[in-house]
Amino acid sequence: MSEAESLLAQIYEPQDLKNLSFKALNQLAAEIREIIVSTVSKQGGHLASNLGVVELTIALHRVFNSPQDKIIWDVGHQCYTHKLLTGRYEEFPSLRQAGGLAGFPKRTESPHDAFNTGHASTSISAALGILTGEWLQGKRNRVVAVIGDGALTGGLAYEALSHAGQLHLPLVVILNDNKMSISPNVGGLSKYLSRLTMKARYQWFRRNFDSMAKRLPLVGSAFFDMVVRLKRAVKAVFYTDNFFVDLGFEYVGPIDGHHIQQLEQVLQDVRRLDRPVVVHVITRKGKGYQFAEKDPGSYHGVSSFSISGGLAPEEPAAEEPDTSQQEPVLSPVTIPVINILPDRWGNGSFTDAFNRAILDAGGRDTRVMAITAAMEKGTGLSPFKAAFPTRFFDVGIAEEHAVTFAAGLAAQGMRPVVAVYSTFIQRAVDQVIHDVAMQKLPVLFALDRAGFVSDDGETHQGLFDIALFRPVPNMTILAPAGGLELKRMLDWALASVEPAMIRYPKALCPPEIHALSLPLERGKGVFIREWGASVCLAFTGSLYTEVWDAADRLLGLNIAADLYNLRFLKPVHEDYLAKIMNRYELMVFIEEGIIEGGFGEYATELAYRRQCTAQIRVLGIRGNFGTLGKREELLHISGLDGEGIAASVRRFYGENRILPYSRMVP
Ligand SMILES: Cc1ncc(C[n+]2csc(CCOP(=O)(O)OP(=O)(O)O)c2C)c(N)n1
Repeated sequence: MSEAESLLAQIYEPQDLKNLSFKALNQLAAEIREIIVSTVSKQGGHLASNLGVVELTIALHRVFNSPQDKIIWDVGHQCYTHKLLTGRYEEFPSLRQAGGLAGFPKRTESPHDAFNTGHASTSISAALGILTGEWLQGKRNRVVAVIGDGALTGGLAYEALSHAGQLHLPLVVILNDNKMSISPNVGGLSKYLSRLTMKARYQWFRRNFDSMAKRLPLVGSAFFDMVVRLKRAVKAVFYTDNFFVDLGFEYVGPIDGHHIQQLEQVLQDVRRLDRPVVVHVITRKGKGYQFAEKDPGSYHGVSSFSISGGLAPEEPAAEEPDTSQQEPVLSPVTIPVINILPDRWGNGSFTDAFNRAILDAGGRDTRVMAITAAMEKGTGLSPFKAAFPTRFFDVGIAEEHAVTFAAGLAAQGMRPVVAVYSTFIQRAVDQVIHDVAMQKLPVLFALDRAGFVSDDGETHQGLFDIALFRPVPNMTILAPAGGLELKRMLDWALASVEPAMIRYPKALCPPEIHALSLPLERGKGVFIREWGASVCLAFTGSLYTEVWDAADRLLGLNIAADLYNLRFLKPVHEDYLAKIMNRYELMVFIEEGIIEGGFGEYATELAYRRQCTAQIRVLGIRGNFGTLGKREELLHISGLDGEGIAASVRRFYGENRILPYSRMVP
C-alpha cells in the first residue's frame, strides 16, 4: 500500500481519527495489524497482546481526548497501536532498538504516554493518583486504566480498586479480558471473569435493556446513568455477586472488544459517568494473525520470525544426562590448562540450563516444587510442569504471594524453587526478608534475567538484586558463570536447607570449562585462570565471557590478569578472600549490577577492614537504570564489555603505577 493510500500515514494525532467512518476505522485496524506484525517479525516484541487491542485502542482514542484525558496501559506491552496513533508512526521501525521507540509507554517519549509502565498491575493505582491530582486542581479530564485479566491477578490492582471505590471519582477501568496472561490465566479471579462473561441470560437482558433504553425518544443515552443504576437492581435479581459493583464501581459488559462501533457507544456513555466504572471488554489475543491466535502464549513476546511461516519450531529438549557417574572430583584450584567440557548442562541459554537442572532435581527429590508468577514459559518451567504437574504452581502475577506461598511450603519440609525474573522479585522484597530469610526457610530463588536485559528498556533490567538482597541476613546469593555451574549451585542450594538465590543472565551459556565444574565450597569462588599475575579480575558469573575477552585484550597490552569467578556473592569466606586480596597488587571487582550496595563495595570495605595490600577497584553500573538496547550494547555503554573492562584495568594500572609491565606476564 502506498503512503498516499495508507490511512495510518495520515494520522498524526488522535484527533485525526475523529472524522473517519467506521468502515475507514476498520480499514485502519487492518493496516495497524499489518504494521505491527511486520515490525515485530523483524525485530521482535510483544505481538499477541498488541494484536488483541487494536480496535479497543482506536475506540479509546476516538472517545477520549488524549493527552488531556489520560490512558494508562497496564504492563504497557500492548501500547503499539497507541504509539502508532499518537504521532509515532514514522519512528515505529525503530521500536525496541537502542535510541529508538521504547516497547512500553514512556513519558519522555510523548505527552500521550501519561505514565511509564513495565511491571504489571500498577495502572489502576497510577490512574487513580493522576485523576485525584487532576480533580484537586479543578481539572475535569478523564483518566482511563487499561488492565488485562492477567494483570488483575496482582494484589496491587485490588488495593487500588478498593481505594477507587472509596474515593468515588469517575475513574474508568477497562478490563481487557482475553483469558490469557502470558500463558492461560489462572486462579479464582479468572474463573470468576469467565462466569461473568458466560451469564447468557444476563447478557441477553443487558443488550436488550440497553438498546431499548437508548431508543426511547428524547431520553435515550442521557438516561444511561439511570439505566446503569437500574441495572444494579437487575443484577440483584440475575447477578447478585458482582465483585466490582460491591466495591463501588459501575460495571458495564462484557462487550465485544473488536467491534469499534459498539465499543465507542459504550465508551461515550461511560465518559459521561460521574463515578468509577469497570468496562469489561472481551478480546482475542493475537487477533488477525493466525499463528498468534492459535498459540497466543508463544506469540506473547517474540524475537524475529517469518510472517508466512511463524516462529521457528523449538529445539527438541536435550537428552537427559546420566548424573550417577558425575560426582565432582576435588582438584586443586590452579587450572593451567583450560579443559572444554562437553556442553551437556550448559547447552543453550542459562534459562535452559536452569530448566534442565530443576527437572533433574525434581526427578531425584519429590520435595522439589517449582513456583512461577505467571512466567512459566519465560522461566523455562514448562518441562517441569509437564513432568511433575502436582509440584508446579503458577500463582498469577503475584510475586509477593509466590514468595510467601513458597515460605509456607518450605515450612512444611518442601524444597520450593521460585523462578522469577530479577526485575520482578523487586516486588517482593519484604516477603523475601520477612517470610523467608527471617525464618531461615529453605526457599530457593532462581533469578533469571539478572543484569542487563535486551530490548525491554529500564523497567526490565535486573540490576538491583545484589544490592537489595546482599544485606539480608541468612541469604545466600550465587552467580553461575555457566550451565554446569548453575546445576552445581542448584543442587548445592537445595541440599543446604537455607534461603538462597541463584542469579543468572538472559544469555547463552559459555562453553563449559573444568573450573566451572568444581564442587562448591561455601563462601569461596574459583580461579578460572591463575597465573600468579599481579592483577586479578574478580567477577560475577554473568560477565564470564566479557572478562575473558578483557583478559585477552590486556595480554595484548602486556598485562596479565588472573581471573576469579566469585560464585558466592554471599556468604563470603572472608579469610579466603582477604588472603586473595593480599596476593595481588590490583584487584578489580566487576559486577553486572549497580555498584552502590553491590559486591565490590562490600569487598572494598573488607579490604579496608582487613588492611589488605591490594589496590581495590570496582566496575559495575553506577547511578542509572540502564536503557533500551541489546545486552551487549548496554554492557558496552557501561564499560562492562571486554573492551571497557580492559580499558578500565589499563587506566587503573596507569593511575597506580602498580608494577612494571615486565612483571605482569608470567
Ligand atoms: C510484576 C510483573 N510480573 C510479571 C510480568 C511479566 N508479564 C508481562 S505481560 C504479562 C501477562 C499480562 O497479562 P494480561 O494483563 O492479561 O495482558 P495480555 O498480555 O493478556 O494482554 C506478564 C506476566 C510483568 N510485566 N510484571
